[in-house]
Amino acid sequence: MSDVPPEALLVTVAPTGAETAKADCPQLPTTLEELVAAARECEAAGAAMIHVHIRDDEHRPTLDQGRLKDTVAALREATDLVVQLSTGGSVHDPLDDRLKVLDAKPDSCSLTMGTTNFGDDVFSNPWPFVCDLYQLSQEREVVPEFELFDLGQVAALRRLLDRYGLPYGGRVHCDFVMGVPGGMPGTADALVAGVAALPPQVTSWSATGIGRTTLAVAMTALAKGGHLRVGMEDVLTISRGVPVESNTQLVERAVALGAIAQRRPMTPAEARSLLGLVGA
Ligand code: KMH
Ligand code: ZN
Repeated sequence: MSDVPPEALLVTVAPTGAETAKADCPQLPTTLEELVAAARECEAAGAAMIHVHIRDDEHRPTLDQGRLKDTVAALREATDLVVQLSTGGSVHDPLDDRLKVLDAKPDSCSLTMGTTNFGDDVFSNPWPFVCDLYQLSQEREVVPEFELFDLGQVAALRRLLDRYGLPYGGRVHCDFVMGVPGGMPGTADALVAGVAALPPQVTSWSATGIGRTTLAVAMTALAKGGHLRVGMEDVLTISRGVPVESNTQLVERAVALGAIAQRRPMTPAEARSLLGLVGA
């Protein structure tokens, strides 16, 4: 059992993603310096974990090994945040490159539980790949966060845990990513159904709603006792037609929503305990 009290709220920041172009959103942190600065500010505002996608010198998504390792090192040096690398990458990344993300030795990695239509693209996560990535995370002692884009993926999580056992660290944390065109809608009803279907091994969960679904999902997650993921990977407007200024602004809003629900931001040390990271 984790000794993290129920009022502690895990706020994960997903500052960059792979979908938004720097040219369309200059405030998106795409260089290592910008990412580290955003991470520090978000930690000060109440984030305890960072979900990381990196970019190349032209600000394009990349899974370059050297850059991934440098990014993990720089974030560890500058912050206490739990560092989670995306293994989802962009819809164009080959599955082999996505497996190699674990070579960068992050604390945590995202692990999506199935293939999803993703706008006009396909975010490919065939079952054998999911199983390979999960077993690799167990071997490499990286704590996975199971990303759930659809209700069927909740059932796939149950199947995975029943077949391969618990993750490294013994805790099961998942994240509902809602409102992707092709995935489950970002509605209260869909989140309530998803939470009801979670397998018994799950010890904690968070949720994020893409775009205009962000507030409905965040408020429902708080009402159901869950945790929050926020960030410019998921939403680029703070209200209708008003661009987000920074990731910090989104973390501050999550913390303010949490306060209304009588939750206070979890520290990174508490997040390590919640997630079963050794040495919390
Ligand atoms: N960029 C999306 C195609 C993850 O990070 O694991 C996938 C994604 C999920 O963002
Ligand atoms: Zn991501």
